Amino acid sequence: MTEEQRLEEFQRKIDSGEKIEPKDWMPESYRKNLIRMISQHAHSEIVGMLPEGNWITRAPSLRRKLILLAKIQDEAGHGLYLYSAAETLGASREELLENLHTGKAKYSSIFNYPTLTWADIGAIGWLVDGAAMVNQVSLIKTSYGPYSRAMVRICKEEAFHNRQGYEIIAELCNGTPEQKQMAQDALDRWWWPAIQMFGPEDTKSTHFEESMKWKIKAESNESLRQKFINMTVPQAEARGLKIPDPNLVFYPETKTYTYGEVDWNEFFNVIQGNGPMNKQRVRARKKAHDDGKWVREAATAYAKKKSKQSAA
Ligand code: FAQ
Repeated sequence: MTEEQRLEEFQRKIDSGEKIEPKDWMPESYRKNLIRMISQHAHSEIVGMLPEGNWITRAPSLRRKLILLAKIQDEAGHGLYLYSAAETLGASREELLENLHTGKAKYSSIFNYPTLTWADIGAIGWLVDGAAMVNQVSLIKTSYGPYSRAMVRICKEEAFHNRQGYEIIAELCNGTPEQKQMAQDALDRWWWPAIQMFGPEDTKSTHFEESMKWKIKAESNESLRQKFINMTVPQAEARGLKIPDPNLVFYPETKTYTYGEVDWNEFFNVIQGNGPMNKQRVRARKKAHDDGKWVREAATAYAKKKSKQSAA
């Protein structure tokens, strides 16, 4: 087959809804775009453990502590599935982590904000996991088989994460006026960063065209953002919380909210490394990796010895 015929066959497969599997032929830019996106997703999962880990020792009850520990452990598992999915495309784990530690690879903008109070743990579950779930349910339809299958499992766990976050917020809202104010303050600080998580407007989304053509993404950033807003505003209202956007208007005919202008300068500033917590996050991640060197060596020592022996 010529290159052109291969490309046509590839596009036919995508258009007919067939999944692309690791050993199938794929255009180099499909492979590269997927490695970029899956590894950015994997990095987000493990960097996302940091703001939550900050609250393990300060969880207000044993029940809350157990739930938080289980959630953070789930995020590590998500990172593992996603790094493994990226490896099926020929990327090496070491190289991907190196890119995270040197700032060459991005991770989600949302994790560059601090967790100041216990209500922030509720807001992360409710808003951040809520946004991640809207995005990832759509990604189940991605054309790359291993990524799609990882999404099925991850979404089941995200649904639990989302509910436990909303439960924290609901309990605070039913508590003292100070507790309710804590929930409102967390919503005020996390709302706009959660809206930005979906990425820039479609006209500024550099990967938009290619990702839609090859069904790497099933929906655009704007359409997912709108879904999240439509889903979340009524949840805030049910708890007597106010979304910090004076321009939210509900249109009953379309069951859709219009919303105010997103501060894209803030978003681009954060993804360029200048958010409130970027430096601390990368430093903490790199330290954990360096401190874990002996564990990786111990875990692989026997397998390495055996493969040396069989080669001799
Ligand atoms: N943060 O052309 P697009 C979670 C970059 S998981 C940082 O539109 P794309 C679980 C983008 O990389 C959260 N950078 O990009 C959890 C590109 O730059 P590049 C993570 C961003 O890829 C919860 C440039 O802007 N989820 O939270 C962001 O088509 C709680 C132009 O943008 C995923 O990664 C951003 N928010 O669309 C864990 C899902 N947005 O790479 C712990 C998979 C955009 O050319 C606790 N990823 N950029 O240098 C996706 O769906 C997509 O990658 C988007 C961005 C939608 C994030």
